[in-house]
Amino acid sequence: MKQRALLLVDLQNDFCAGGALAVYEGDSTVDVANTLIDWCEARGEAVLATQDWHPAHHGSFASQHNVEPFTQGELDGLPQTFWPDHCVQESEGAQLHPLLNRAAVQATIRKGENPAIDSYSAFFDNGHRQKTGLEAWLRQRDIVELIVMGLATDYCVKFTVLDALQLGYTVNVITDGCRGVNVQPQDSAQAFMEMAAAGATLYTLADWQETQG
Ligand code: VGL
Ligand code: ZN
Repeated sequence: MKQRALLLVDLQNDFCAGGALAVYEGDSTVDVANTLIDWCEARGEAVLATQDWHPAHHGSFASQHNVEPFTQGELDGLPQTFWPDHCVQESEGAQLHPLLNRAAVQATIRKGENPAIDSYSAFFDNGHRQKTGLEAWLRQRDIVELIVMGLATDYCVKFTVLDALQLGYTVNVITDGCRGVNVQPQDSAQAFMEMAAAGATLYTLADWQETQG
């Protein structure tokens, strides 16, 4: 039978208050995640989480190029925003948020491990050269529909959603479960429009609860 899963994107300490790449109100997404986890568990739907998981000298780090964080450059032939060092493997900052109901997470997909290329999407690296294990995990369980939320709206959520749509998944985005980096102030709003234009359906948590049996 066709199944649905909740995909929690990068709900990690480094994207929350006090973290290396803190996103405005990032922590506020954790309550939304826990509510959706309960909702999915009650219906027997799978819960997955992703983790940005970089080696200490990852090529997306501004520190590796002697440039200021949030400047633009190139990595492996692709345009790249250079970031503060963040989500370094095994560090506190890379852990899932302590208030997230982590016991309910059935699988964790790690990405960004190759130092030569960044990986925003939970499915592929930014060059679509290598796959994570996410698609195989979903296929094995007949999962064809995703509920997606997390951090950051304008990077990992957006590229995960666009790849999922391209792969043929039905995608529902819970907007109040997302917060963005907003290097430019409208980036998150733009990202939601791109996701919707590509075929995602956007819901607030309240809309979702009201409209889905
Ligand atoms: C992310 C920037 C760099 C994200 C990860 O999770 O959206 N953004 N690495
Ligand atoms: Zn990263």
